[in-house]
Amino acid sequence: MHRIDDVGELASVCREVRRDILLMVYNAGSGHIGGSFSATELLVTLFFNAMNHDPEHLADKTRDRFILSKGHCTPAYYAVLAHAGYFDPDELLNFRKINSRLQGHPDKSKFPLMETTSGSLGQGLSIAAGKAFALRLDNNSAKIYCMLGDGELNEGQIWESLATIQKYNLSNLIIIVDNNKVQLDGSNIDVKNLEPLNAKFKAFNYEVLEVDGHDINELINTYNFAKTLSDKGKNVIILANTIKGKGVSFMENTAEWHGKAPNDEEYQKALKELESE
Ligand SMILES: Cc1ncc(C[n+]2csc(CCOP(=O)(O)OP(=O)(O)O)c2C)c(N)n1
Ligand SMILES: [Mg+2]
Repeated sequence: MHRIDDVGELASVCREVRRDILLMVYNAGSGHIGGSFSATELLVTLFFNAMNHDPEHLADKTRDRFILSKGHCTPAYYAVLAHAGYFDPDELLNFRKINSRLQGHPDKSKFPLMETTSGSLGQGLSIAAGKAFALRLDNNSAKIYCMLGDGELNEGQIWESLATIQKYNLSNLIIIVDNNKVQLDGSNIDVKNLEPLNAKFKAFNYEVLEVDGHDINELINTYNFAKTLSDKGKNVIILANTIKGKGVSFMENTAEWHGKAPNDEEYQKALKELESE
């Protein structure tokens, strides 16, 4: 796997990924843009800089694992996987097409690298906890990264998992929260307010690394620090402050673009904005 350390190069991958996300959802006529745009820098920096993985060596037991618990954000996930070399980026145009393996939510039976199928919010973290436990029983030093949505935190199962991870000190599991403040049908504060999140996680005995989820330099340092803390046996949550719909002005900070496809005019307008970045 070609690891990228240069911030400018990572930013350029992010630009390509955002254009792919837009095209995939436009081409499919459905899909989740808002939470894919908010997670772009988080995923690109994870897969191209922080994580130990290699599409050429999928059987390597020591590779780090990733679970997208907010499974609806496949446009970002698939685009990152394609750019990282797991499949040809041309295949992204099959997104959400009948019989394609690029379904709206990740299907583990179609991709050897996936730890689980996901999309039913709240479940991914429990699965990640089980996998983290299994890795430890095998004396395997690989890390497992699990990405949650902030609206997903409304699921009670998340808080049960957080307590379980703490009880068994599953410090090989690093949790990333895409804190874009918006969910499907409104802002988190209006739907079910969980603030102050940072203090809540701390009260569950987690080390909370709060970060600007669009600042690649900060993300590189945060992932590195998270790994160091994890090696020292600490349970870590990266609380990444992001903007839902980041990159396209009329999609930013709104639930409207949670899961809607752009029409022709909106597509052109959005593309123009992404190309002028
Ligand atoms: C158990 C469950 N309930 C409802 C849904 C429908 N759903 C899909 S995405 C979503 C909102 C998620 O919001 P958030 O976690 O904030 O995601 P993001 O903002 O990153 O897109 C909902 C309610 C689901 N996928 N699973
Ligand atoms: Mg959200």
